[in-house]
Amino acid sequence: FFSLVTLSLRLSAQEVFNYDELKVGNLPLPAVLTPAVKNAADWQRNRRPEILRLFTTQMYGVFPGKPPHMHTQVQLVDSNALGGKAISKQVRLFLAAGDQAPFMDILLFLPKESKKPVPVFIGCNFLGNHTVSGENNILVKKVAHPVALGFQERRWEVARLIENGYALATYHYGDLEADSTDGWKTGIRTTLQQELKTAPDAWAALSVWGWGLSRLLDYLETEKAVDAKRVIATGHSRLGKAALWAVANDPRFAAVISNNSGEGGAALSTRWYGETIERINTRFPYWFTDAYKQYNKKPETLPFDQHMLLALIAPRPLYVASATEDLWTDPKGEFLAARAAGPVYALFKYEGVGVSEMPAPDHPVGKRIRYHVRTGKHDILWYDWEQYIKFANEELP
Ligand code: GTR
Repeated sequence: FFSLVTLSLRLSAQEVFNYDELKVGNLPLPAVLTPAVKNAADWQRNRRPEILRLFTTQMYGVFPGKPPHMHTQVQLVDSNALGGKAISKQVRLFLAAGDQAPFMDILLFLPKESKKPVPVFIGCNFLGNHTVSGENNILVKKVAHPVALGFQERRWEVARLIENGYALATYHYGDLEADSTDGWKTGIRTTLQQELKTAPDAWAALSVWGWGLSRLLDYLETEKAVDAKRVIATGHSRLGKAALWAVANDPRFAAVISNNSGEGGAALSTRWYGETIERINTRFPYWFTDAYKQYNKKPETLPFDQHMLLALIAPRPLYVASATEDLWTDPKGEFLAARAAGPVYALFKYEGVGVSEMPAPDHPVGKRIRYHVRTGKHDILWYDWEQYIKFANEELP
């Protein structure tokens, strides 16, 4: 049905955004598997590191390890959260020694009833921890956005996750780097450069935000109520891009869910449809390293595409979700990338999306790689979460 959309949006003389499937072009996808890769061991040993290196050097930059002097300070525990169904914990995670060190504030909700450690969905939030839940004891930071408590509650559905036996943990991505051109100057790329032995321009904002998810996972490994072997990274839009990159780098993550991540996330970049490499690099130059700018005008020279990022998740469960009205993210490009990661999952005897054509709206397809295109806009709704819960129940029993 996307081919029915035959609109090309002309925004300026130089920049034309295409929404016509007939004009997308037919660039061949770079091969995720080479003839030398005969089995899963060859993939893990040779091809996977090669591809990870491409994304590191050409696009997202480095993904540093754990800083040596991390420490935590519990700020508030409520053992009667969400009307008595949950325990909420607010923990400050300092990323270097001392109480003046850069930090990220973690908000964790745990189901109260569970007798054994629970799986947990984690993700960065856009507007501050206090927007994830309307509970009135969530700490609001001075620097936080002036938006109401629980402002984005419906995007998180904490109570329903808890009812389904899942914990939820989140941090505000702005804790690590403000989402603006100059954000790196006051963010951890600058303040932690000695600690991490990493120059500010060796990585970029998406990698920073994804790296925060790994630090959140470090914390969860110390949390007895959580099953740290079942930590599912999620993210919407730019934060979905960050989640994919984090899980590609950090093997401790059990699974990843990309919600409308689009260009630079789950969507193929070499398709001329919706957002383009040039556009994203121009609007958000600090999301990617400088190396990525070389492809602005020549996407056909890219030695990789985003299906290869998805393949780096294998053999772990991967969910890619699009939305019908979210054409900017190129839903079909997301489906095709998910499909093209399939051969790598097959090396591990796992089934991918299982179909060759894009499914109808609201009809999830696939198994270990799952895909749906929800009716509606660029957003994350209960429909999406319902599918993610079902997926996690099935693939991470
Ligand atoms: C848009 C951007 C997308 C996506 C989105 C979002 O402006 O072009 O790549 O990241 O923002 O994060 O909501």
